[in-house]
Amino acid sequence: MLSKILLVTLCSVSSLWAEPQKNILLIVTDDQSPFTLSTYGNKVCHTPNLDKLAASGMVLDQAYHMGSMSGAVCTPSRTMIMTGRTLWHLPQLPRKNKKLKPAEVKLSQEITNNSLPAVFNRAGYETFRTCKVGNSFAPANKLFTTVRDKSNRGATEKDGSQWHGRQALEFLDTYEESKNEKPFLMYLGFSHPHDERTGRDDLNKKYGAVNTKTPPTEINPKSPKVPNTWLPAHPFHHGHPGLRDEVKVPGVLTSRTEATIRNEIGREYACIENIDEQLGLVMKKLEEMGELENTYILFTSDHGISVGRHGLTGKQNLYEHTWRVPFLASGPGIEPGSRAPGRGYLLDILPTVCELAEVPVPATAQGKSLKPVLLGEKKAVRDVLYGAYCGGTKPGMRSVRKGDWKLIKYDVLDGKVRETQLFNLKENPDELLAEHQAEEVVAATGIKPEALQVDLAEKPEYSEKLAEMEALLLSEMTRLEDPYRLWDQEQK
Ligand SMILES: [Ca+2]
Repeated sequence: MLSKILLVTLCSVSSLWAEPQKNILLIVTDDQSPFTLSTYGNKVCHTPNLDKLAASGMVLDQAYHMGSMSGAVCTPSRTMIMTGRTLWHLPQLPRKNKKLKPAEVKLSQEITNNSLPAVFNRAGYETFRTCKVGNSFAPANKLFTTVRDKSNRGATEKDGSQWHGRQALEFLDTYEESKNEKPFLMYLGFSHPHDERTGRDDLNKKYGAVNTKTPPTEINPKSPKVPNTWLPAHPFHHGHPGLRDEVKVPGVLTSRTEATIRNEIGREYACIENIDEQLGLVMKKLEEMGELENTYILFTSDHGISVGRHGLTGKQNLYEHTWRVPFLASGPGIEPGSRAPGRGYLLDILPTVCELAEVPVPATAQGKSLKPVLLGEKKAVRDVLYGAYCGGTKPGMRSVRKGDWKLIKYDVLDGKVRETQLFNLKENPDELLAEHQAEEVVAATGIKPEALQVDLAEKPEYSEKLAEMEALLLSEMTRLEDPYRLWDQEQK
């Protein structure tokens, strides 16, 4: 009895001295390329609050999503965030024509029971979520104690990013008023800058853009210039015929002209600045509550997007603008103004926030914690990065990156397209192709590429590097249990 009293006393004394448990704020935008932020080189899109977040913490330069086996890239990507699973080991859900085997049902349940909200609920956190609806992992989403989900791709308080911002502020108001002692995990998702990119009038005006259903034919000189990597068309078919994001996006459709893309980029920036304003309000609230110093804030997106880059508009490719995601983090122990490659995937977020919050990482998570990178102990958590897109014709696209070298392969349309691209990202960070040297393109981008800023795969002097990267891709495909093989790989 006496020892029990002593133990209770010791515990309560130690809890008086213990640091309060850290809050987690995870911000996830929808379809945002890292190259829309000034911290990644954008000079036009105005994001003062994200700039402040970047300056108060760490920026990762090599954060990626692992890929997709579906045209709706959001779905696997967001499932990876929620579960920490790799692309080919995601939990399965029953579909119209697919009944799951008992073992798949059991595994899916186990992964759900160890998803982001489940883990933090068990650890005694108050958990909150606002996000768009759909294209995600629904069994995990509903486990947050408070869920305020609705898709908002308009521009008003009722149907714009302001709606998600208000849900977050209301949650924080209630949390403050109730003097809640628990730490919190907030998942603050936005439905923009995903199309349809309906910008607020004042912001559209600022970026010389208009909300329209049909491609504009005239260039507004106030609109942002086309991206460095713009092309009027991709040099070969991307392999997903009828893909919505390449042919049906309102305001763009199949047009890749300067007038269309500049207007669409203007709309995109209007949507991003609107999100940035909401983030400013949330961060100000955290500061007023005295919680900012005790909160880890992570900002990312479910994947990047092309919007005219390389002659594409969708998120179904593996160029850097689309394969990479923005990744900013601030909080206790993270050096302000720091940068690292990180070499993280979105599926690393679950183990990372667990370790930051000192909550056990669930055994079902297959990602690696980025905590040692964020705390400045390491520059990266892995050497090699793998990407896949096979939501169209099979086997689809694959990429691999190591150091400055990157390989992308396309095996689509029943063998009609079999292409290999090799890039040195140090010399050619934008993955420029020979097509970027065309007069019309140089006139629009204002960029005259260097002679070697091209795909190097066909150049004999790089044949050894090419063979090395091909071998590396196959070894990653084997390691990650990619069920497919490409035309020139040893078949299973
Ligand atoms: Ca998305």
